[in-house]
Amino acid sequence: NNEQAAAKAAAVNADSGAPTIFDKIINKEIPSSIVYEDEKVLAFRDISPQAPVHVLVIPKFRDGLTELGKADARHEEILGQLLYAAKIVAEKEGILDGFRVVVNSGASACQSVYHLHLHVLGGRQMNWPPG
Ligand code: IU
Repeated sequence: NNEQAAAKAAAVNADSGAPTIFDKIINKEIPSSIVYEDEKVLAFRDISPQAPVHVLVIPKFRDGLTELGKADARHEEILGQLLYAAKIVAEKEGILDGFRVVVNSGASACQSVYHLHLHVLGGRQMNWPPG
């Protein structure tokens, strides 16, 4: 039934703390289309774009930030850097007139990769509420 299916999907998408494919992207072991990079942050195009611009902004050092819901006080600085990097990405991509930043945290929010990431979306009219 639906409840069982939802429970199964949540289990599949649970945070195990294991390394993710984003480590390979950070280490350039697998290619990605990089939009912005500095010492702490990497921004690259989502492989399955949900808008004309769809960029993921991630910390290069996960440091326990598998999901936003696991953040604690030591992460305050990197969280600010990630949000500012999202603005730099929006500027570079020419969508400063309107863009959306999304963080899915946890299975109920459909998080699928457990390395914190900000989705930067734009280039089309964004609607509300989200699904
Ligand atoms: P989510 O918030 O955890 O659901 O977002 C994960 C995103 O990572 C999702 O939009 C995927 O399309 C994207 N992604 C990617 O860009 N490259 C990959 O190799 C994998 C996922 I796996």
